[in-house]
Amino acid sequence: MSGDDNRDRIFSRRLSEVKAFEFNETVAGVFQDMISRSVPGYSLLMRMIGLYADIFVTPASRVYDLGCSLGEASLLISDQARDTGCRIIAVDNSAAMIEKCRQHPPGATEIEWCRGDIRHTEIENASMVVLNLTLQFLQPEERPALLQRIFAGLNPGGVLVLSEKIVFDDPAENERMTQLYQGFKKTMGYSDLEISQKRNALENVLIPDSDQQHRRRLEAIGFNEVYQCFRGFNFVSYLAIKA
Ligand code: GEK
Repeated sequence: MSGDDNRDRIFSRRLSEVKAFEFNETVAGVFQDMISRSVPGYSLLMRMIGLYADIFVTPASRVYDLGCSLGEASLLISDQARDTGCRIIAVDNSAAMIEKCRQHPPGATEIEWCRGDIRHTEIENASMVVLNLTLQFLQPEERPALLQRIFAGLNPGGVLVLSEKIVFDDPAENERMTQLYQGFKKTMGYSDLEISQKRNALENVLIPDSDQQHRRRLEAIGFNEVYQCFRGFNFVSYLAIKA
C-alpha cells in the first residue's frame, strides 16, 4: 500500500500547460501508485513474470529487465530464480528511477541496476528478457531493431515477455476499449481531469501498436511461439519464445 505522500496526484489540479510526460523525480516518487492504478492487472502481470522466471530462467544465464522503472519485475525474478545463479540486469534511462532501485535491499539473486538506454543495451546469453510496458515509449521505427537484438541475444528456449498498451484496428472496438479503460481509471480513484490531462501528456510519448502489429513483428523476427497470455481492456502481455 502506498502512503499518502506516495499517492499520484500529478494531474489532479488544472495545469495551465500540460507538458510531455517524463519519468522524472516527481513521477518516480509516486510511480508505484501510478502504475498500479493505471494498468489493469498490473499486480497479476507481476505475478505472471515471477511464474515465467520459474519456468524459463536457466542456470548461469542472464535476465534483462528493460525499462525497469522501480524494479518490481526484477525483484520478483531475483526471488524466483534464486537457485539458478543467473545474472539480472535491470536497465532504465531515468536517473530518478535507478536511484530508487539502488535503495532496494539486496534480493536473493543480485540485481545490477543500470542507468542506460535500452536501445543500446547489449543482450547476450539471455534466458528471459522483460519489456513490461516499455517498448511503447520508443519511436515506432526503433522498435524492430531492439526486438531483433533481443531475439539474437536469447538462448534457444529463451523467452521475451512483452506487455503493452494497444490500439484496435476497428474504430468502434477502439472507442469501446478506451471508454472501458477510462472507467477503470475512475474506479481506481482518478478524476476526469486527471485522466484527460494525463492522456494529453502521453500523446506522442506513448505510441501504442495494435495486436496484429505486435504478433506479425515478433513472428517476422523469428519467434517460434507467440502467445497473448493476458489482456485487460487495452493492455496485453505476450510471451514470445525462441525455439
Ligand atoms: C514495471 N517495467 O514496473 N531506455 C531505458 N529506459 C526507458 C527508455 C529507454 N530508451 N524509454 C523509456 N524507458 C516497469 C514499467 S514504465 C511503463 C515500465 C509506464 C523507461 C522509462 O524511464 C520508464 O521507467 C519505463 O521505461 C516505462 O514493470 O510508465 O507505463
